[in-house]
Amino acid sequence: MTKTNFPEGFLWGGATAANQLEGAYDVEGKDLSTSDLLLGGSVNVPRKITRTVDPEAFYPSHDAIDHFHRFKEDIALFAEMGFKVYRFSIAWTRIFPTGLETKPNEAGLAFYDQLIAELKRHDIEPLVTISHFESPIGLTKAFNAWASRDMIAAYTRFAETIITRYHHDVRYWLTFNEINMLTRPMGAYLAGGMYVDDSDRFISPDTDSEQLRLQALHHQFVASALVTKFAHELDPQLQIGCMLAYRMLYPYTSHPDDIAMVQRATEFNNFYCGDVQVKGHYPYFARRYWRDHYLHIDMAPEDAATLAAGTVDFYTFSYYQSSTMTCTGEGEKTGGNFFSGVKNPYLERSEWGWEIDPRGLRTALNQIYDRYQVPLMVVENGFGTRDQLIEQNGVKTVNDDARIAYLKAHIQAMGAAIKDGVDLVGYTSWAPIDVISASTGEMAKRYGYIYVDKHDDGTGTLARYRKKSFYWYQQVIQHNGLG
Ligand code: BGP
Repeated sequence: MTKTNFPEGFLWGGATAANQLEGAYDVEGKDLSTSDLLLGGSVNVPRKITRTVDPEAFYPSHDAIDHFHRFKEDIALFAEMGFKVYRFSIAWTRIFPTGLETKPNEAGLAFYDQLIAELKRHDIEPLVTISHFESPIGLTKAFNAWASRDMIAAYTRFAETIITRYHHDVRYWLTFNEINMLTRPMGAYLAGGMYVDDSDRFISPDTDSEQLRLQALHHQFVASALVTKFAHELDPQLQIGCMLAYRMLYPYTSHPDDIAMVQRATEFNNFYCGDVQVKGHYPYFARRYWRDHYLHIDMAPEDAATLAAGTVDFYTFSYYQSSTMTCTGEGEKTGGNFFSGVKNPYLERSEWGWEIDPRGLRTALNQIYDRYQVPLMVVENGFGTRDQLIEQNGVKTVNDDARIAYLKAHIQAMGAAIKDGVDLVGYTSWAPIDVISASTGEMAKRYGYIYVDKHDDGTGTLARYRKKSFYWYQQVIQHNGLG
């Protein structure tokens, strides 16, 4: 076998989120989560928030790809690829349906008992995201979710229940998915479960929501630290991680103001959260930021000690693209659902405007490791495309060469970062099986190694088919990476 840069025992696998694949949104006591009230959109049409279920409307998360009933088949396919780890999230509303109950829903816990047992049967290490872009709508209605400090108690009740239940089988936990999404207008409802006004806007206006979002973020920091401390005390074997959408930023010009702009944005979008969760305190520039933006963050007297006592063991992040910014007025503006800026003339873009930049992943890994010196995992990375199901030698498949090229280049970049000296311990690409998109709610934006026959109009047999990338990734894992 050719030697690769990846260490022995490197955790290869894939990542998903409950609301994007499970479906079965109203079974066995489950109540509505924020994601169950989000309509589908498209690359040009943002998703909309509804306040109650509209019987005429189509909600992508309600059925999704029905993983709830097909998890055994799906996990068997992950095992066939050789997965060492599988990252998934637990739907809060299966465990505490409205979030306000004091006792958990046993049927919900039993579902994840089975799912985890199935992973263990295949020797796949579970990596659980406690909260992935959803929370009970009951808590949004009760006190606007993360806008309120009351959310901390609801979250810790949920998190402590699942950690206590599963800790013998689940060693790796992430407290929040892409926690720094709350530094962006996209995050208010998606990551904070909050209504910012009376409109049905999914992407809130920055100015209206920043006070709310950063206050919510503070509540999440405290909640995350409390749960991290709880887990360490319960079982010292447990490894608790943070998870950020790492924003790799470039200046469009060499104008010193562009350099400063990128530095500020890098600090705010990445280090503001990373420092609190890894170092246990806000970075020095936070105070200046709050002052300049007329923000006041309410903190309880004990919060500083809580944050210091609940630092994470490892740092994880998603990386799909880089972005380029300028204050010179030069460059061509770009769209894109999560991050926007100006087009980087040196990079190609996906159909959704996401710039493809594997070299940026190596830079990001070095930036992060330089700052934090804790083990890192890339827990999301992948290429969303419109896939064409074809028949080849009597077998249905997809020739997803563009996906393979994207993943290959990013895996090589990780190998180079490891050679640089970065302590990278795992990689879970997004998503091993086609799921609905978080930003647009589409099924058409596919990431999987496994094609799912499901379409945006709700039709499809839900049959699963191995794409060309399925066999390619199987080889990557077998050889422990690329040489
Ligand atoms: C991340 C989310 C995921 C996932 C991914 C891809 O930000 O954590 O939930 O969906 O992005 O994004 P999208 O689905 O919008 O293409």
